[in-house]
Amino acid sequence: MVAHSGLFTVMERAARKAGPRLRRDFGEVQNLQVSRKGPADFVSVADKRAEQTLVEELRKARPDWGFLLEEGGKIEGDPTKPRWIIDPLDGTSNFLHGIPHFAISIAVEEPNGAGGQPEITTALVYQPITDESFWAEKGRGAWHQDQRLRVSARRDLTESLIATGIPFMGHGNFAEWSRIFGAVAPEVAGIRRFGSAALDLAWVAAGRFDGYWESGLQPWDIAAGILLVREAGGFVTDFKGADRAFIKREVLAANDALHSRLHKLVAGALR
Ligand code: 2AM
Ligand code: CA
Ligand code: CA
Ligand code: CA
Repeated sequence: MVAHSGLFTVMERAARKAGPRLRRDFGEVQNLQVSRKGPADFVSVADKRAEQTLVEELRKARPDWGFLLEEGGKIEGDPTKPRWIIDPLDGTSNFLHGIPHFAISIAVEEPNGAGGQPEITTALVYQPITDESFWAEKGRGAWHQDQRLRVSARRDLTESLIATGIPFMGHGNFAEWSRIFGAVAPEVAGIRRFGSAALDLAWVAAGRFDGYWESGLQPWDIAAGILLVREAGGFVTDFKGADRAFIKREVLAANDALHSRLHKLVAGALR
């Protein structure tokens, strides 16, 4: 057993409360009320209910912390305290199509991390259907359930399975994605597009995927996942290769060797 910090226990308890509700809604997805936020950008009552449950549970445990929520936006808290960055349902398109690949993503952002910048210090990606937790603490590693996570050890692109997200209407740059795809696809063993950025990153951390790239992302999609990959020994940068503490829009993630190979391909495609 690993020693879970108190914070992680709080996060997992909240996810384990919202998770069964998502599971129930998933079982009756054809009856769910769904609305559209933009072209091809759907939100269901399940997204909103899950978010509400998470906010209620986390607020009970840390009353003065703020929130950055996909559905509810910002809720101000004590600015000297951390805030929660939450995607209550990452993979809504899968969910609405009855595909059991979606997750809850919760990250803790400290206001004064390294260099005085905000920094993600605790992360949980929870998969309600399989009841799996992927979690990480800054400087203390990443785990899947009670097993230490390590990014894959593959060094050869031709053996690598790479995940991506394809820009959809209005989000991300499809022409740019196509150029990168054209450069990467012929060099690797396979490409996967599973539709949950949080799980894509968790699976890179777990060594299931050897790498991942996507653009047009939001903080709640990737805040937890980036810490998972880094704490599992992986590299996460933007497409330029800049190793920023927090990457807001685009992500290139892999182990050390594959990251530099993938980055060469991406840089070549974007030249
Ligand atoms: P969401 O399910 O929380 O909205 C996958 O490429 C990432 O893009 C997911 O994190 C997903 O988050 C987000 N996304 C938002 N709208 C999408 C859409 N219409 N199709 C695919 N992905 C979408
Ligand atoms: Ca969404
Ligand atoms: Ca998302
Ligand atoms: Ca979402």
